[in-house]
Amino acid sequence: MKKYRVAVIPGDGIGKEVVPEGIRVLDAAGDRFGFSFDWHFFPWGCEYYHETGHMMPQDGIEILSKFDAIFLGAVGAPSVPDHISLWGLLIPIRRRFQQYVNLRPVKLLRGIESPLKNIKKGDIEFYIVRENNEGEYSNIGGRIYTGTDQEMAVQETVFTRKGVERIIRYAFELAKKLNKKRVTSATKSNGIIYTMTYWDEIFAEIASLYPDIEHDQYHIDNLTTLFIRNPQRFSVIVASNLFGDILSDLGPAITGSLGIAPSANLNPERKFPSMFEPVHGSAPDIAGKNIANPIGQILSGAMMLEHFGHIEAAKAIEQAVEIVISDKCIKTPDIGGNSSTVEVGTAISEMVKKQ
Ligand code: GGG
Repeated sequence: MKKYRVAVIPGDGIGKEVVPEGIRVLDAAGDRFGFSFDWHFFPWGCEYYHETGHMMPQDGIEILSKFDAIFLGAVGAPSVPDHISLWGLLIPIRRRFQQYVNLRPVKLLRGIESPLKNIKKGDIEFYIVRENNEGEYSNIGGRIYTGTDQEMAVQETVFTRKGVERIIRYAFELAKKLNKKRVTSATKSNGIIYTMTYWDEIFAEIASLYPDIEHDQYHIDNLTTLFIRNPQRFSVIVASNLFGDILSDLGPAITGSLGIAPSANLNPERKFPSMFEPVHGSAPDIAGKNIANPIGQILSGAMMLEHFGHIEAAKAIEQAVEIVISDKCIKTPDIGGNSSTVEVGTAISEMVKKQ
């Protein structure tokens, strides 16, 4: 029986509550489909930072490199500045393991109501392909004349040909694989005249290699309004690091809750482990109350199974989620229920076993 060695980083806040539910469901899928997991837990995150001065140990990347995948909850706490927690844990993992694709599916599930009018299941189903290694998230820059009236801060955006080409190519390959008809690019080249025009140029070059797939592009401001007015039109959206981050919060919002959104940080070449985490953060306002929605974490686990090649098992988890929230009406408060995190996770794992 195949056994996967997975590094688990529950992280902070609700990460600690939703990760056990993800594991519960993945173990159930393993029992049913004939594989298992060797889970290794790492207590890294903001508490670890308070104890050691680091979000993870100095050899954290080396430790993680030995695993088949990383299953992460959430990162961030009010007691640690967000740029310290993000750049101390998530970003180094994404970059050192060349997880340059952040794949974030957006789907309206059966049993959840969209806040948009006249939208039903099937109307919203698209993929955001977020560039995950460069772009606006850069550590090139600095401050000068600190504390004087000339004080200034500069931050450079980095778009490399290699980085932009590979993410756009991934988006077109995904569209081809999933039989999706169109790839949409998020840009802002009217205002950001060097990096974004470069992005547009490369998008046009790669698009010309896929004549059977339609392509279009929108400035990010217009694109966000289209998410609200006409979300049905999207299939695959490719976006820079920052634009992808913003769109992938708005996407789940129009499908009912950020709590249900999964993501995969992929190293497509499989030279390094990939990392699976919900889109949501640590949500300190609801942490410790056993009301966080575990579905984003659970569906991130399904994406991990897909990555391992267990397509049927991944589908079984997706189906179990819809049956539990729709037919059984077992759901957390963010999507209109009154069940707890543990109740939802338990019901989904039972459903995976018995379907
Ligand atoms: N579960 C992911 C998480 O904790 N995200 C926190 C966050 O701020 N992420 C920013 C990003 O994805 O770049």
